[in-house]
Amino acid sequence: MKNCRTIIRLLLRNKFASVRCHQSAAMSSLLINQPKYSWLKELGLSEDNPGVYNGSWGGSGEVVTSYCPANNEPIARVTQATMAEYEVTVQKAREAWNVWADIPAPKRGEIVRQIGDALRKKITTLGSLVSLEMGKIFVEGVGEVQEYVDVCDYAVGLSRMIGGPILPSERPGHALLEQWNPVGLVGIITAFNFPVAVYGWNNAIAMTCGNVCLWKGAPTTPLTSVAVTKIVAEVLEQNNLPGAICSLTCGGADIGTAMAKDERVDLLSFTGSTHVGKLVAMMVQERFGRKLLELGGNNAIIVFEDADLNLVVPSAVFASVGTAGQRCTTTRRLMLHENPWDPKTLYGPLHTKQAVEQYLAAIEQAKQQGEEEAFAWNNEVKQGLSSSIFTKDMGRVFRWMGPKGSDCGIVNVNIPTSGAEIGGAFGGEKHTGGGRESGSDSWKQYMRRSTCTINYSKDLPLAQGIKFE
Ligand code: UN1
Repeated sequence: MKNCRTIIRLLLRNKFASVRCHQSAAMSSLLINQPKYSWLKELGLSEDNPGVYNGSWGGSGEVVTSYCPANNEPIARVTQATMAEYEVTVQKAREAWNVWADIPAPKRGEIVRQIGDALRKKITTLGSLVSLEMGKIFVEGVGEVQEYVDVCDYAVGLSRMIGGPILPSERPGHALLEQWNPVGLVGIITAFNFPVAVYGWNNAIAMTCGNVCLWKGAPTTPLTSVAVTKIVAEVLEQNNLPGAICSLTCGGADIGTAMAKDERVDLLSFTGSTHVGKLVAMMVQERFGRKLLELGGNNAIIVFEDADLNLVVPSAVFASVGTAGQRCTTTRRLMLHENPWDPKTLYGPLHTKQAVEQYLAAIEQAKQQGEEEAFAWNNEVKQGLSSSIFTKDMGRVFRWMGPKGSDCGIVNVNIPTSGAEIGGAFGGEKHTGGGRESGSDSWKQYMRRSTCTINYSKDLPLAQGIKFE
């Protein structure tokens, strides 16, 4: 392996590697009844919680008990949606769209602003619930509520900026322009590892774009889905808007499959494993629906010989063990570059300046070949979500970002693979699914584009100069 024989790759942990075991908890009392966890009631939760919201709360399907992975104790119960309740909820959501789509975008942004403020007020309790139910540490629980707050702020600004260009028409007396419209009903299926943030990215942007949402969270984090929906529903109801704008149907694969196959779900945003994502994608494609997929990653950090180790060590630790390795962006491969060009090598000086130049050029060539090989290793996996290099070499940075560099959706330098900001588009290529959520121009995925040509003259010139007389 020529110059890169000193690069080693360590396979880190698998995404979604957590194991839950509930047998011993069956007899315990619910945590929500213990004084230590009474704050759960501040989120509107009780022993038994309806898992369907479409303007009013309901649910008469399977009852699931949510367990705390830290102590294996049952927290509270949620009643999931039946297929009949799913049906009613889709209808109510679509009716709600008739109201929501007519509201001007900046006014929709004002509602999203209020949702962001309502989340701010509950950030500590909601973050604690995420920690209790999903198992991530408290600061990370709060951190993902913060992502929802941040994307609400982003969406408020976006609500005054969504627009298309006016293009030059080749015909006199004609205007050519792009108009963006909401797609309609956005189905959002999220995973257990980010039970708030991923819904938030989709919800805030989809709402601002004029869509209504139907959410199915992970079956193991239903209390978080219910608590978030309560916060959002209160804002909608206070503004005399139909609650079904942000509907919820807690459930398992039956509800997920129904959403994937349902022609009334205009866009399906799915976050989860590549395996399930592929099944979902095929069901949505079968009906020529739209999909936005955020699937697994197999993310690498490459540490070059000039890396600042003060940055590398905490980055690698955070990205590998943060959230117990259960982020899509978790580092699973670490490539460490030992330095064979160390200046402390026991060599005497070269005899001429020319020889020194040749020697340096050879080193540069060797470095670049090593670099190419490291980039190739980054890209050799099926997934293409996140990737990081650690280097001070600006040429290498731009090669890493360029056509022969990382093939991932997230391409980092001197920071970990995880912990992306909401302002950028989040998602990845290849088996990661190709979708983009959150910031930048991800909003376009939640809208349909119309190319509008308007003749404001009294003549009818045809395009391409065609005379049809
Ligand atoms: C995920 O793991 O599904 O970049 C989302 C990050 C977080 C989001 C991860 N902002 O690690």
